[in-house]
Amino acid sequence: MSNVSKTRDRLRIAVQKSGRLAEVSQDLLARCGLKFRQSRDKLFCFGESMPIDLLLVRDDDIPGLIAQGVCDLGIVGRNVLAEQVLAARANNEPVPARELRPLNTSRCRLSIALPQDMEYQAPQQLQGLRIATSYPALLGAWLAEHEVEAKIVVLSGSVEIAPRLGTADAICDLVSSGATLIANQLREAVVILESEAVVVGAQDLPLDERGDLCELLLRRIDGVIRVRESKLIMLHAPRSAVAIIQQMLPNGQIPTLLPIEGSVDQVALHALCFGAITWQHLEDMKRAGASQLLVLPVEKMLA
Ligand code: PRT
Ligand code: ZN
Repeated sequence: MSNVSKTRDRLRIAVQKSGRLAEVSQDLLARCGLKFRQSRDKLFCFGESMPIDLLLVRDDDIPGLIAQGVCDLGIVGRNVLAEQVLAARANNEPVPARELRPLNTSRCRLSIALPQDMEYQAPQQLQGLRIATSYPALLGAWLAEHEVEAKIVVLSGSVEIAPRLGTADAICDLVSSGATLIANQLREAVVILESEAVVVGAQDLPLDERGDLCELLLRRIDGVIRVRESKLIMLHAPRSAVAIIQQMLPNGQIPTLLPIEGSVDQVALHALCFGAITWQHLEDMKRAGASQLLVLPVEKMLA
């Protein structure tokens, strides 16, 4: 770690060492053109292509490392950031970090779940229950907002088994597919936070070259996300249907129209779209006269 403290002219990003966000974070930074050499202790990645290094840590430590100025940016679940921001506010401490970019990946939700045989109708039903969670600040704020008095049982892991063990009546935990809830005979009742991986940073970006590097990196991240969410659609259509098909393109740019050799009426249409193209979109376009529909991922883009 000694070389960490000597390199504060370099930008430092805190990412999860191992876990659900580890690969997502490193993959995003690699797509931004960053190359790293990992230290032998696997705590630090030295940036070889730019003066940007990584600190590999537990996700829960990321907002605090930013608050202390040890790192300039971090990648963490909104759930972790939101919990720590609320906890800091409750203790009259400064907010540790703020969300700079949603990354539209590692999506999950923080939800209250009840035993399968309890039908959820309204927040008041939770009155007097014991709810197990690792997110006491977020749960506490939701309960207060809905004027429900419940006992929050704080657990650091395996929250989903608390009702079976009899230590809680309900839980408040992260859900993605819902399989864990089902396996524990629980049913998702209400979502209290929609989460995804986010880039976090200090309230103010550093004023030196690190601030410029932050901005450059955030711009590259925007580009990477834009490419990831864009698709090229190609199809054939009668000239008369082009206008209506164009309106069906989700967030589509102005399409390129190309003549088709040997056809007077049909044209080929290529368009870049910045939204998901669903089967429903394709079926609607087909009904409007389109054929030969192809949707392709985009690898790089330079407008
Ligand atoms: O060791 P470290 O502290 O760094 O990691 P961690 O164990 O605290 O976190 P990790 O790696 O499990 O998750 C990191 C982040 O991934 C979380 O903070 C969320 O932002 C995000 N994420 C996305 C999830 C899930 N999906 C998820 N499904 N985090 C946890 N889960 C767990 C959930 O707690 C439950 O146990 O998966 C189970 C539910 O999954 P389903 O698919 O069965 O519903
Ligand atoms: Zn954690």
